[in-house]
Parts: sequence; structure tokens; C-alpha cells
Amino acid sequence: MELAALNSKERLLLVFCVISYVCVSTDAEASCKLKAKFNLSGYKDVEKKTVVIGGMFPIHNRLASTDSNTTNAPESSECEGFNFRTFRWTQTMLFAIKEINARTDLLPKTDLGYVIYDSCFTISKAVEGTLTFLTGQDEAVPNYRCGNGPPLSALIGAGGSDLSIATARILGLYYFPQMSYESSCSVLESRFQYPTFLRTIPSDEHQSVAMARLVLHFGWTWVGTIAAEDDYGKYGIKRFKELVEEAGVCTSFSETLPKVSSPEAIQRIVQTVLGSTAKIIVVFSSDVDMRPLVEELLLNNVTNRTWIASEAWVTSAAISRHRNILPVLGGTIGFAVKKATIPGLEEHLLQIDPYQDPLTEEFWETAFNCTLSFQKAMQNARESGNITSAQDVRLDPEGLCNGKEMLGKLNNTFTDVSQLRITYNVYKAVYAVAHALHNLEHCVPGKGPFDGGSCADIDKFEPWQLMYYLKNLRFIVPHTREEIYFNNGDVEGFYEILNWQSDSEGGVTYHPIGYYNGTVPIDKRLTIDNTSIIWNNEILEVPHSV
Ligand code: TCR
Repeated sequence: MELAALNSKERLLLVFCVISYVCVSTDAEASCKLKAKFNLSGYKDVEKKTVVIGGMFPIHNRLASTDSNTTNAPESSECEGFNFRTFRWTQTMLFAIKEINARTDLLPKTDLGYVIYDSCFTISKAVEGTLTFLTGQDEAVPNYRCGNGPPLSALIGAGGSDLSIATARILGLYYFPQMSYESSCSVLESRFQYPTFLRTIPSDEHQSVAMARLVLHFGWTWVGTIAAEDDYGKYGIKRFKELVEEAGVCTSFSETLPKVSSPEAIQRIVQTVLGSTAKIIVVFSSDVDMRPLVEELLLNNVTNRTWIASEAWVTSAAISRHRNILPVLGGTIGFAVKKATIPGLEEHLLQIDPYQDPLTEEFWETAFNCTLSFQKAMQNARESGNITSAQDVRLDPEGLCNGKEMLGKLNNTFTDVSQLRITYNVYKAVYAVAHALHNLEHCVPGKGPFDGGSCADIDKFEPWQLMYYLKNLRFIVPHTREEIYFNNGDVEGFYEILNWQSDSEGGVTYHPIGYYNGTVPIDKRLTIDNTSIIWNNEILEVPHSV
């Protein structure tokens, strides 16, 4: 696997390893040799030590379908469905590392390196990546680690809650810290089950309470619910239902969005929505799982409903930028985590080098719908019978790009920095690990937290030692000045409440109409400005629930 994510000038130590592209080797020794390819010393600032942070992001939306027959040895599947939003998160991790490595006041004597895995939105890939990370093996062999590479610090990831639940169980066994930017499921609150799990996104316990409060606030008595078929959807909606039912609200239907494509199931859900008298529908799902439903709703022109959005789809361009979405989803109200502006991030995203690694290449080719490889472009031209004059084609086959295309002109979700929310969580997660490492490195011998006042050694610390520093961390995030600390691994529950309104060009804007603050007494938590809401079909009055 080729990894060129290295900028020796800035003396960054960047190791980029994406499992779907990587490293097929048959025995542990070959693996060790392969590992030696990333021999980091060539890029290392000799004065500085290096610590590696792991990252895991759902850069692709699914596994490519695989052959299920058992006549051949099974292979790790390929991934497909490139996700521009999650690729922005990935690049934000790299940006934060670059920023930290350039600082002289945070980890001045240590460089951060990284290794990143694509979890492909699937549990099996996330587990595979975790084992690879822990063992240093391209073929994931537990309890085996070759060479004395730089110490691994923490894993930032893995993606949705179902993935993190799987990886946290493995990492917990080794007391290895995991810092999640996106996994919000309430079951991840349990330190008994997941002893080394921390996150920069609030637990959905807060969101379910907030949603229930919202329903009661408007006096709605009938609601329909739709949840993704994963831990996020199931637990989020379960808690919401418990709370509203306790308060006397009835649920007229509860549907589940399938994880694997099933047009029949989606059509059935749309028929339920159409057949029900409930006009308020709560959806707890990621945008990826919600999208097929939205397409079917548009097809059936399902209007005159008020949709309540969970955080995972409320600011999703994949949904809100759909053509003609407003008649169906206009007036949607949803919860969003804190937003930030991150100076320098947009420039970083715009300056991405398409030839840096296989992922940036794929990003470029998907974004511009072209190929960077001359050979591939030639082959495509031949296959589509487009070869007219051999010379023309030789000079400029159709669909070939040169890596100099203008990213800024594309209006792509990747470079859209107007809604940095999960992106900001990623940024905070990287800073949290960096601050913990800084504190570990600057421990004063004799006054340290470990046995007899001893300290950990940044060159060869144990994962549980870093865990100590993460648990007891308090730091201020650059630029936003937000103070971060973890209470039993969790952060405070705070959400902005957004309303989907029409912008001047007929697209969607997310208009803030209030917020939910989980840290104040229950009756003061929800603040909503009813008058600033525009409901479905442009009405200004609160809709009835039936
Ligand atoms: N927690 C969800 C997944 C998720 C998500 C998102 C996915 C959240 N926010 C934004 C895509 C985009 C919140 C989970 O599974 O825990």
C-alpha cells in the first residue's frame, strides 16, 4: 500500500493506512516487512518523539456486495459509496494534527502521527480495523505485535454507535482509550461495559428527553416514529417513546428503516405514513439510512406532515439538498450539536492534493466524475466506442482529469464549512488526546499520579496510563474557547434546535429557533421561540398532531 501523506517540510509524521486498500499478506512475517515500509524514521524530526493516533471514519457508505459462496477463501470486502461529509471529518483529523504539530505550547517535544481506517459504515470493517490497529498487523491477529513502532495512543472513532459498541468492547479488553466524535447511543454511557470509551458528542439520553419535551411543548398528543435498524435508532426512539407515553402521548405507528436496501420495506413505511392520522413524525436515523425513505416520500408527494429530526440527519446536505425537498420536508424541526468555525480548515480542504493517497484520488475522481489515470480514461474511451481520432484521444481522452480542477467551484459537501458540528467534534477529539498526551509528558517525577508518585513515559506508556489523563482532562478548545471535560466519559447535553425554512433560492436553510440545555433544571431546559418557526406548507400556526 502506498502512502504518501507525508509532508517532510513540516516534519509531520503522517502514516495513512486505509484497510480497504491495503496490505494483503499471507503470513505474519510478511506483514512485519510490509510494516517496515512505513519506517517512520525517515520522516521524523530526530529531536522529537512520535506518538500515533488511530482514526476510524465511515468514509464509504457500504460494503460492495460480495460473493457468498464458499468455494474460495473469504476475502475482506471492498467498500463503495464515497461519502463527502465523512471524508471532511477525516481531513479534519489530519488538519488538527497538523495544527498541533506546528504548535510550540502543546506537545512541543512530540510529533503526532496517524493511521486511519475506513469503517465503511459496517461493524465487520470496524472490528477488522481495530484489530489491525491494536496488533500492527495487516492481517488482524490478536495479541501479536511486531516491531517497536512508535507508541499508539488512542483510537478516534469508529463512526455510528453500532460500530463503536463493537470496537469499544475490544479496546476495553486492553484498556485502550477510544474517543468518539459521533457515537451518541445511551448504552455507551456504561463504563462497566465500555471502560475506556469517551466521546465529544452528548449521549442520546439528552436528545430523547429533548425531543419528548419538544412534543409536549407544542401539545401534540399523537406521533408516529421511525427508527434506523441500529443501536442509535433503536435506543434513541425507545427512550423517546417511554417519555412521551408516560406523559399521555400516543404513538400511532413505529417503523424501522432497513439497513440493507429494501425498496418493499420503504414503500411499506410510506404507506403507513400516508394511512396514519398522525401528522407529527419523529425520525431517529443517520442520513445514509434515511435517504431511501426521503426519495420514496418525494415520489409519493407526501406533504402536510411535520418531521422531527434527530441530530444525525438534521443538517445533512445529502437530504436537504435534494431537488424539491421543501414541500415534503419543509418545516422540519431537529436537534443539532454545537457548531463552530475552525479557521484554516476551509483552506486545508481546498488545498487537498488528489495524488496524496488512494482516498484523495478516489475523492477527486468521484467529485469531478473523472479519472486521474490516463490508462483508465483510454480504456473507458475504448469501451464506450468513443475513440474517433486516435490522436485526439491520445492527447485528451474524455473523462480524464489532471488534478488541477477547481475544487472551490464544485459546491461540494466536502468543502462546505457552514455547518461544522460533527466536524467540530472530531477537532475536539483530536485536541483531547493531544492535551492528555501533553499532560502525560509533562508529569513531574515524584508528583505523578501512578505508584509512589511515578510518571508514565511518553516513549512507552501503557494505554491505561493515557486513560488516566483523558479521564481527568480539562482544556480549552482553540478558537471557540469552549471548555471540555469528561464526566464519566461523557460531555454535557446541549443542542441547538433548527427549523428547515426556505432560502432565497428555494433551497433549505437551517434556521435556529431555540436550544436545549441539559445542565439546568428540567423545566428550564427547553427554550423555543415559537414565532420564528415556519411550519410545513409555509404556515405559521402550530400544526395539530392529528
Ligand atoms: N450518532 C449516530 C450517528 C450519527 C451520524 C451523525 C451519522 C450521529 N450524527 C451525522 C452521520 C452524520 C449521531 C450514532 O450512531 O450514534
